[in-house]
Amino acid sequence: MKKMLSGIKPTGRLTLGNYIGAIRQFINYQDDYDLYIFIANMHAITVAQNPQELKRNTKDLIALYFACGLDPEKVTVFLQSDLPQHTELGWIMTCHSYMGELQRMTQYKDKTAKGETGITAGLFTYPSLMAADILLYDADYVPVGVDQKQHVELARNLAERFNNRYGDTFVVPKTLTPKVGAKIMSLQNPTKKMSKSEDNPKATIDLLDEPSIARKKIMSAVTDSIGIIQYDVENQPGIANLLTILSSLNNETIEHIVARYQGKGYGELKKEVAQVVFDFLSELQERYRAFMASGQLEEILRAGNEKAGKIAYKKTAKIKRKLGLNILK
Ligand code: ATP
Ligand code: LTN
Repeated sequence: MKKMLSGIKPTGRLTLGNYIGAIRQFINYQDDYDLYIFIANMHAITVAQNPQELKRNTKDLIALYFACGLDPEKVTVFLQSDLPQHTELGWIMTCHSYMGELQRMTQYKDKTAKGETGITAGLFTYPSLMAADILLYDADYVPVGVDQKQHVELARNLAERFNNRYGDTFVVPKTLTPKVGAKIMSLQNPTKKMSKSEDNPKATIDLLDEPSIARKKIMSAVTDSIGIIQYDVENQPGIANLLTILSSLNNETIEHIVARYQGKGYGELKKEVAQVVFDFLSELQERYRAFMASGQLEEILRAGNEKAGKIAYKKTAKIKRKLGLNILK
């Protein structure tokens, strides 16, 4: 069975973008791949976090993985900070990454271009840690939203560089992005990605939003004055975003939806999207509450940490041998 790995940072409440771009892929692949999903909390601390909130977000993220449909029998779920091999290989990867390479990473570039202050060295080197996360497990595939593609590319380059220098060590991973929904946009500024660390609550649908509030957010989503329902990202990004959300949650092609809406207005489309989101969140939150109440979280995490930890330990020992870092037999 081919291996697949992905992670999400517990930096806030998960959004519909995280679900459609990433988690939905995990669920679809869990039957056919040896799937490893982790909570990237060492990535979360690249920006300042409140410790209590970080803990709560971590637990919520685990519960939401299962509420969204991950099956604990099929998937290995683990916590990055519980496995020190991630940061250990992260350092090794940092030492094999070039400054120029990291300077080209959009997240860092965007923040510096905006003149943000307080950018940590961790935020600069975090793509090297992400490469370590992936390469530790010899993942063949990495399902992510489109914004993460560049980081997986770096992991591929580092794997090849390492293999060339020290002999075959790592599998070179491939990115998997969904055909529809690889980038869900902000409801208030549809040319910008919907993001969980966004300040304006009206711009994102949080998976734990009160469903009636989520309904209102969809109803007040920014659209345009063209008045025709068609999929035109360039000129009608708001409508394109609503069509993408509906298509993803309903498993209906965008063409089919557009055909259904011939001659109809934006209000009707919004109403349907709002209802679909309302129903989706209501069911999801019921499963979330049931999972939280079941007390399974610790047990599942312990088992996941143990399984992933064994792989990570063995792989790190091999890498250290290759680098000449261990001398004891
Ligand atoms: P932050 O705002 O803290 O950077 P984020 O919302 O961008 O967080 P991440 O933890 O960076 O979320 O991403 C988790 C996964 O969800 C990644 O695979 C990412 O590509 C995907 N993802 C995030 N936002 C979107 C979006 N708007 N549309 C599609 N996929 C998304
Ligand atoms: N950087 C990613 C989260 C992440 C990840 C990974 C995703 C960390 N390590 C390994 C896939 C594989 C993010 O910000 N979404």
